[in-house]
Amino acid sequence: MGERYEHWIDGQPHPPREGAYVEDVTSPVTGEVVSVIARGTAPDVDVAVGAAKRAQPAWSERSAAERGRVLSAVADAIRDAADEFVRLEKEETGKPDPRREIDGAAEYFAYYGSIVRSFHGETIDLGAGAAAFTRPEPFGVVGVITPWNGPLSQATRDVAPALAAGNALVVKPSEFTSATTLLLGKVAHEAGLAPGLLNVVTGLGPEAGAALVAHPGVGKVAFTGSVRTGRLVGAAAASRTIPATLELGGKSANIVFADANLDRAAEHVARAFTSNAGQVCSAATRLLAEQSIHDELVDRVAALVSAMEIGRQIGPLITQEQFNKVRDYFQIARDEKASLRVGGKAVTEAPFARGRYVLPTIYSDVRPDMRIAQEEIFGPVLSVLSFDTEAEAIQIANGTPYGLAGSIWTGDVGRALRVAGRLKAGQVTVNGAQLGVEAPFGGFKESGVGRVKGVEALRTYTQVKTIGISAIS
Ligand code: TXE
Repeated sequence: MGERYEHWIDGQPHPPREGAYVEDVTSPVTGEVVSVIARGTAPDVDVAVGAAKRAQPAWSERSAAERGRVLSAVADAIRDAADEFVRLEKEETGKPDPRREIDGAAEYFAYYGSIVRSFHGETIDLGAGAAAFTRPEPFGVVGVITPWNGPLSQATRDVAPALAAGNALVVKPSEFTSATTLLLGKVAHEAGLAPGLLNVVTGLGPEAGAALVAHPGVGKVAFTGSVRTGRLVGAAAASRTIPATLELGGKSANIVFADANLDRAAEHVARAFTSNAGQVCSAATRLLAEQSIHDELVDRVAALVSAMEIGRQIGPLITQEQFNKVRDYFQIARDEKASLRVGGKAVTEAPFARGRYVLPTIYSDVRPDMRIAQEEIFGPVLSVLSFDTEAEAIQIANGTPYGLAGSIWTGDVGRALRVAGRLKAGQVTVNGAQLGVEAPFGGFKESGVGRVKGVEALRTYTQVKTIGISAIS
């Protein structure tokens, strides 16, 4: 039957105004119903925005240090409740082990709780007898819409900096994965966050999500999800002249040159497209291999992913729709005559037959213009392309509508810097550098607008006010 959830508004559970529920949130592992969530509509959004509006002024008038202390307490509370977050996230997403993501969610609160007190404006010289300074001020109420692939971490990535900056929030989580965001509302409240500062309205995108973006009380929106929906959200925000941060899809590339450490590169490539079953916006789902090491590298990556255990290292796809979408791409790859190296089918053996699992899949002989080289599949599917020169590698890497991330593997620092500078992507790593919450993240081109993470996120959630003062009264 599944657990039943209400909205979380003004520090308490809140039944949906129109009385409807989304009844068919099913487990990606068993196919059985796991959650029944309140189906939010405009009246629920209105109540939530009202609560946020009432709570926000007092919050933004507290000092940055005081807000930071509350955020640090929330970080501790998330860690204390980690087992429950893990249980719920596992249940709804089917992820084999989401603990690191839950730790990461706490880390966002800890990080923004500590840096916000050092986030200042600047002074502007007006000569003797006058002065001017800037203040980063909050927008008021921020609306956040999140997807299902990293439910808690994607919510906290926006919630923590937005709160730190003095905003109040209404979050609309994905209809497939609402439980951990609702628990976040409760846990944060119990840790000392005042009622109304973090509200969660659940439900469907075109109903609850669209109502949130359209609400006149919302001063800024942050959206993570598909390009198609991102465009709708961006257009709705623009029509109200409010800013929208859009974190959308990707088709990121691992570019491996012949002078790279192939052991490390192969391991990284294998993990990068299979982690969370490829349902990661920044997943490197293209491998660009220099011709001379192409065959050896593909063999190594194929061996690594073939040894991965379904259910332990490879989780399921979130919904039947995603499952169908990925299987459609298997057919597209056949039609395009790419060479299937491993995988290319769903897992039909027990105990996975009832779940939505596909084998990690590698295609080689992929040309840049093929659909499997251009489109976001959002499953554990790698398209391998080969190149002869640095210029060709850059051209192929930049040759999709996306520009989220990219990785370069080479022993030549000069080349690493040259290629990193020319990639049209928001986040580039060399030789597998690990980036944490401090590193800004976001898209070039159709991968999005604005940046999350790092100090950049505090800028994203504030607007600059300039105050000039004359000493002559
Ligand atoms: O995303 P949607 P979907 C990509 C990935 C995937 C595809 C479709 O390629 O296969 O998108 O996924 C809410 N107004 N990514 O359909 O629709 C919705 O309720 C306001 C990449 O699940 O974008 C959910 O909360 N909100 C990605 C959120 O938008 C609306 C993560 C995302 O759903 C709305 C997920 C509307 N009209 C999918 N319609 C990433 N960047 O990580 C829907 N929503």
